[in-house]
Amino acid sequence: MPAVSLSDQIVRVLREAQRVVVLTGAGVSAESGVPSFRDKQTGLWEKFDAAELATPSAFHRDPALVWGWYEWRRMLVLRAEPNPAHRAIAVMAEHVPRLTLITQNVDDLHERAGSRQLLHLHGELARPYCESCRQPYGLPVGIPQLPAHGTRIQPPRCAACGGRVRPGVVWFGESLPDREWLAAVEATQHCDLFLSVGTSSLVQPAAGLMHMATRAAAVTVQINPNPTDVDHLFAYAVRGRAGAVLAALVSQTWNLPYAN
Ligand code: BV8
Ligand code: ZN
Repeated sequence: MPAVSLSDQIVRVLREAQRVVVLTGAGVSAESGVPSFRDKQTGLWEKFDAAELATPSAFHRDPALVWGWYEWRRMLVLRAEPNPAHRAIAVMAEHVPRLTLITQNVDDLHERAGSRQLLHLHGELARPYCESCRQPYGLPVGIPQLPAHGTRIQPPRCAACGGRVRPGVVWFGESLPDREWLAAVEATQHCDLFLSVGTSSLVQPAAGLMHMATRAAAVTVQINPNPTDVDHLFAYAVRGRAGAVLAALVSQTWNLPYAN
């Protein structure tokens, strides 16, 4: 039997749920070895604060440093594998009438675990584009071979206009993509179960979704091994790691093998 025994109430709510929203943050990819924003940076990056590097001004001040950081992160993601949390969410989507997956993560681990539709609120590492004409840039196939601690790399140039290519993510101070944000709000305002997994709930406007779910009278569940500032706002604040908790939840709700 799984080590995690969830309250029967959460299992019952999931079994009866019609419209589920799952919001994921960096903690879901943490078990794949992809460092979160809270993790201390390593190597070249240890003297930088991630939130400082993830800004338009950092890119304009030192494009090679920021492009090198994103290429290093893209290499880590390409070397990583989806974990039981990603897989449990993909299985959940097959069993509930309607599941909307909203992620703050910029990796493709949900897609590689089999999640079909998802909303990337903060963009994607795999989709850089030209900062002048916004033409998507085709990244070379394969895993960049970078020194362990990362390095400066000049960003490529756009084939269409010669403009500078930038990472395909939403930086601090930049607006979220309209389509994804509006779809996330719409789904959250009409859900009956809101699962927030692996997020510190510190980054806006994504952190506001749980308040919308509460106002929509949804059952709200947070899954995080550490306390967050909003533990008390959730109907259930489950203290645990995403992989074990989600694997147990799916197993106990639909009597499936416990896959963690
Ligand atoms: C916006 C892409 C408005 C880049 C990211 C001043 C000026 C401008 C804006 C602001 C400002 N002050 C505040 C703001 C708003 C700002 C913001 O929220 N700042 C915060 C820091 C206060 N937000 C923005 O700027 C947003 N845009 O507001 O635009 C606007 C409107 C009109 C016109 C112009 C502007 C844009 C925010 C998006 C930023 N980009 N990512 C990149 O990745 O490089 S956010 C980035 O942070 C990642 O997406 C990451 O997901 C996120 C951090 O949040 P988490 O996902 O929660 O990750 P974190 O590391 O924090 O926590 C991990 C959690 O996992 C922890 O709780 C841990 O306990 C848990 N965990 C660990 N292991 C596990 C686990 N959980 C489960 N299982 C485990 N095993
Ligand atoms: Zn261009």
